[in-house]
Amino acid sequence: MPSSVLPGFTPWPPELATRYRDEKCWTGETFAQLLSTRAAHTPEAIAVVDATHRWSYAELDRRARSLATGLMRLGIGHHDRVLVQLPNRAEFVEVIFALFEIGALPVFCLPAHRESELVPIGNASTAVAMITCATHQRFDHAALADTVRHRVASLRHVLLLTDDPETEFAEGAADLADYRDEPGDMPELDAGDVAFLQLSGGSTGIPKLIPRTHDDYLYSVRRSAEITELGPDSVYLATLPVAHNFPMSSPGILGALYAGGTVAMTPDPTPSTAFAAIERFGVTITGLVPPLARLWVERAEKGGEMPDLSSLQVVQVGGARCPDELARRAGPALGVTLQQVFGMAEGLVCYTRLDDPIDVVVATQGRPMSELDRIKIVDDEGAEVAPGADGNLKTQGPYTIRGYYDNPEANTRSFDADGWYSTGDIVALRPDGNLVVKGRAGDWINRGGEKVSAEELEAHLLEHPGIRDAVIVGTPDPVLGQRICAFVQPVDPATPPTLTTVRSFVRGRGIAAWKMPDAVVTIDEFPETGVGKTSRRDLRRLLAEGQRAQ
Ligand code: OOB
Repeated sequence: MPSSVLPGFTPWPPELATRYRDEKCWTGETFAQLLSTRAAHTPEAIAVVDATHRWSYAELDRRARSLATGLMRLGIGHHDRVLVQLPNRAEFVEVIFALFEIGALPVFCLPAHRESELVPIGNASTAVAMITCATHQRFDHAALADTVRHRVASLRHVLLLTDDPETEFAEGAADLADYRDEPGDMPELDAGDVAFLQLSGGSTGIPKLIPRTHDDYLYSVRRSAEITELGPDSVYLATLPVAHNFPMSSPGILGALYAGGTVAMTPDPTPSTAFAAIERFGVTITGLVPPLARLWVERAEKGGEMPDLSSLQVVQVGGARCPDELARRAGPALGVTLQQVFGMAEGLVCYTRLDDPIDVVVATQGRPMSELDRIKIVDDEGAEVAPGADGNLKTQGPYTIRGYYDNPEANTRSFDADGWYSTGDIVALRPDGNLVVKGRAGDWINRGGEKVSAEELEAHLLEHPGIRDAVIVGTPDPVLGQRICAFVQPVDPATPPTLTTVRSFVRGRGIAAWKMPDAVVTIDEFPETGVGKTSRRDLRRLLAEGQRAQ
């Protein structure tokens, strides 16, 4: 069994690891074992469906081992990092389980990521391969992958998923289908080992990669499946980008597989497509970000000719603060139980419970899923706040990481000597144990669940030839929660950059579409922050306050 610890991974202290094992949080099961056990018990049950596939557990298990064998032939092995950029389709599950089988680590990229994100992620993870689709939503991912391969020195292979027999493969790229070999023997793995790398929401500079082990992640998946009452008849619809922690594990696709249920995939979360998928696949549960939940609720409230949603029992909303008013309407409109989910890829996930009183479901973001989760709420000096007061949320526990992958600088900022992770969230704890999320301490914007680093976007704008200085702030938005406002000081006030030119400039730099500014405001001089040395943080606060006042 390869037992070497992944360099750059911060383990839990031994006494806590022992405790988490003794308390049966960590069970020693790997993802590959989870799938093979299900395939042995219920081979015929349907594991994954999408518009064109319908795979049983036996089929999925065979496919994962088949692809794993082909990837090993290519030289991909234990601990090798592999960028996975795939949309919501059945092959996503096949690919990640193939990597799990060989102990190679998927690095979960999103379909919206572009060169500016993928190159730093590839370099920070020293990825050896990238698996993506040739095209998706008319975007040429094959060309993007080729660019990434040329700019990430460690990247040797690009494997493309394609439905088009005419696809041409650039040098270094190949058809994923050519690596579906006759399944061979799989290596034995250690469940305490890192299984994959997730990406942190709002990162800048060196991306923050989140190492999750089989043991810790499967525990969070199991608890999530219990809390959401999943069983063999459950059908989870992945409609948010499935590489994200929420649709992956809260309970997400892995929760559905853990429970022996079915994963249904759709790449389009809008009501027209997703409602049809619910009817077609008999979906029982799904997770949404608040702006999507609003679209669904409004469509359902409008009534008229609509697919049958009666199979749907639970709709989860998370990723960003759900307005109370929306939370109140959602259950009745969709005929479901609403569940709020407040979580982070670093670990801690809180849920309202399915039998909670409506007041809790509407007004809180729930409580931690594990008895062994520890939380504390502190002021800016680190002292615990009075009960019920707002403060910074810190956490540690059996599925919260102790450090980012190979990033000592970020670790110094986010983890203290006792292993507490600073979430960056401002919360209040109610006497009933539920948390209410009040906002963020850090400089990133939560645009309807998508996280945008102000600093990262400012760095792009500063490259614009017509911009002398730029400050990005989040401004309140009734639908998205926050939108992105760029304050810019033009080089030439007579010809200030416009929203259109700024957006097309930023797009040209190859960044994810969700990071595009929603508004550009030109100002001649940035206001004084009154703290001597200009602090961008203070400047952001001043501009945000000014914007709110308007
Ligand atoms: C989820 O994970 P990330 O890593 O993309 O983002 C985490 C951050 C949290 O620190 C918080 O600022 C925000 O997203 N957030 C929420 C929230 N859920 C997440 N803010 C307010 N209300 C909520 N319900 O977004 C994520 C991971 C697992 C499950 C659900 C969401």
